[in-house]
Amino acid sequence: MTITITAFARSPDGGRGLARDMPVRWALEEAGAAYDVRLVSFAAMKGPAHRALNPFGQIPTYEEGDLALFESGAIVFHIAERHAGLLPDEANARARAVTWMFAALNTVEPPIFERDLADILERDKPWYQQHLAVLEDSIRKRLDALSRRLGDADWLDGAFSAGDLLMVTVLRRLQGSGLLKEFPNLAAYVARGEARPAFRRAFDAQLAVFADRPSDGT
Ligand code: GTB
Repeated sequence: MTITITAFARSPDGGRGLARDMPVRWALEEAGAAYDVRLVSFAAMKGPAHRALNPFGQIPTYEEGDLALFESGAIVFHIAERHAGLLPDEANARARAVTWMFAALNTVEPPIFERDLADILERDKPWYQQHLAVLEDSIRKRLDALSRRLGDADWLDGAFSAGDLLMVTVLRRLQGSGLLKEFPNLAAYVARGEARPAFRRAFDAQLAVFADRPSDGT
């Protein structure tokens, strides 16, 4: 059955692979699953056809036959459940890998997301620097704990899993902040993720969209 995902027709990140179609593309590449990409403009995202797939009018979405999914984490989980290579077979190891997926999205990402938001919405406010310092301290607490747990290991719990895929995806949002450099083992962990051939294929595919489409297509 054909898999179709949606992605920005023109990503505001300029093709740096920070939009959330990236983890979905990466998971599909790791799984060796063929997929089509339907590019959507901001206007189309808010229209009824797209909202039928994602009520919040966002990318990414995932369609496969009768199944339509939204939420990048749920989509990655769906792909990992149905293809080898992203979740261990052994039940407890599998549960731990799923735990890391949730940890990436629910524990590590929130302060990173808040920082991104402040960067967009509060740059011209008098309290921006003070708020930024508070947010960066929250991020450091998470990175410190994650760094201690990872130690010298390549991946969070044995072999590479969907937990690592989402964690690396979340940490990539810190590019340019300087925060990741404070934790060399995490910087190396992200670089390891980015060096995976499946990551490269996914990254190049989303970058090609940006290169091919100089305008939004609205
Ligand atoms: N929780 C949902 C998920 O994980 O799927 C969140 C989906 C989401 O935030 N989608 C964003 C979207 O559709 C794109 S990825 N936004 C349009 C809208 O809401 O109208 C978020 C994103 C956007 C841009 C950058 N960037 O420029 O760096 C990074 C991440």
